Amino acid sequence: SRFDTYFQMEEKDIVEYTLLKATSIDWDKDSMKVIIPKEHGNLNYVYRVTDDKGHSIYIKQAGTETRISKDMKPSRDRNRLESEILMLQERFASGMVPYIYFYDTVMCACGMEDCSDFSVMRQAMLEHKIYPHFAEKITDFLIETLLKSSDVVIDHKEKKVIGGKLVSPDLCDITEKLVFMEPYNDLNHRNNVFLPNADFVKKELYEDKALHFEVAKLKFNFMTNAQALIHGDLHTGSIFIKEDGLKVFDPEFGILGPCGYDIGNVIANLIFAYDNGIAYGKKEFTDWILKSVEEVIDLFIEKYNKFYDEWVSEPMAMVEGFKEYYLDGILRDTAGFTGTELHRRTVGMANVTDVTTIEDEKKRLVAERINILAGKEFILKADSFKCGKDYVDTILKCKAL
Ligand code: SR1
Ligand code: MG
Repeated sequence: SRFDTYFQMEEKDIVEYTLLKATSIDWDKDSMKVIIPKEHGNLNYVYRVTDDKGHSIYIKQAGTETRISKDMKPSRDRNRLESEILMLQERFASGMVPYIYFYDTVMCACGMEDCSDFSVMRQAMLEHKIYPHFAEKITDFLIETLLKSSDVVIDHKEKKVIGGKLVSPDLCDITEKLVFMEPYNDLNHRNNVFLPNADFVKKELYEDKALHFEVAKLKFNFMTNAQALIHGDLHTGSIFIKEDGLKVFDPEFGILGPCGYDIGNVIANLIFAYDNGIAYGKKEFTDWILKSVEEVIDLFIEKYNKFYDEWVSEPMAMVEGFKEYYLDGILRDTAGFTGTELHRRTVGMANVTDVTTIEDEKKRLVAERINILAGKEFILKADSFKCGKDYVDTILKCKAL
């Protein structure tokens, strides 16, 4: 067929492609329609296909260039990685990721469960919607996917096979530069710094040597600590959410990496939602965000302890003290990676709309300074963040500065 050689599909190609590939669905050919979702990520192209008999699917294709920058051309194999990781995560955390109908290594595209009855969480945060069960659900996802893929549970050999199959050097390179280097030196001249904060960023991020030393340690931790199969990009734009549940998607940046990277991404992105809520005076919303920050950490710790006792049988992981030692490391990493995510999304190339859509310049300036200063506390004092309240205290302290 004409889909035997890669090309970047357009809206007009999608019905034919869906019929060819999504064969487990009994499509009503004549009523099939293609809809382009309003929200999209920085890298790929997504289409929603429906028919009048209630069938639907998302078709997601990796382009040769990223949407955010034509200069970035990460391998299109990222679509296979994303699909395979979602299939693995479905095994670890059943029902918490979209179902994959098929993936196609020629067109670098996959067919994914239509989740349009959910909202993309970043958009919902911009509308200041409250989800009381968020912390409960996301900590289920974190515990199930991270601990079940870590050596304390999974067979060591199986984990190494996963690591060999599921790695994208190009996407790791993006993270290593965008998260762990450029926010601290703008070496590639592509940071997006809000002009009224330029001097502040220079002093607090570009010139702080003690900070650079700690970020260097975090970078090498990220690159070498193959602790678990992490999502690798667990921000609110990677979460479909509704009143009573959520599904995590878009794990193309997934690697064997430190658990704290995912947890820290969740916390930092809650803080971006907090920034926006503060700027628009949404007290009920910001109270819920602070409560969620606290609960994500505290529930993670509570569920970790329970899960460890039930699931861990690896003899050396059962040595007295190891459970506490392992958790201590995860918590220290969580604080550090919360800090790097706060920084890179505030001053780096890939900003977040929670902050960039704050219209009042003074309020945006304040929001960015909360992120920068709180981020520094999380990185420089990572050892002291032992419970949810420690995070909330720091956010409130930095807001008051
Ligand atoms: C070039 S891609 C920029 C960012 O978008 C993705 O979602 C990742 O977070 C990446 O760092
Ligand atoms: Mg993404």
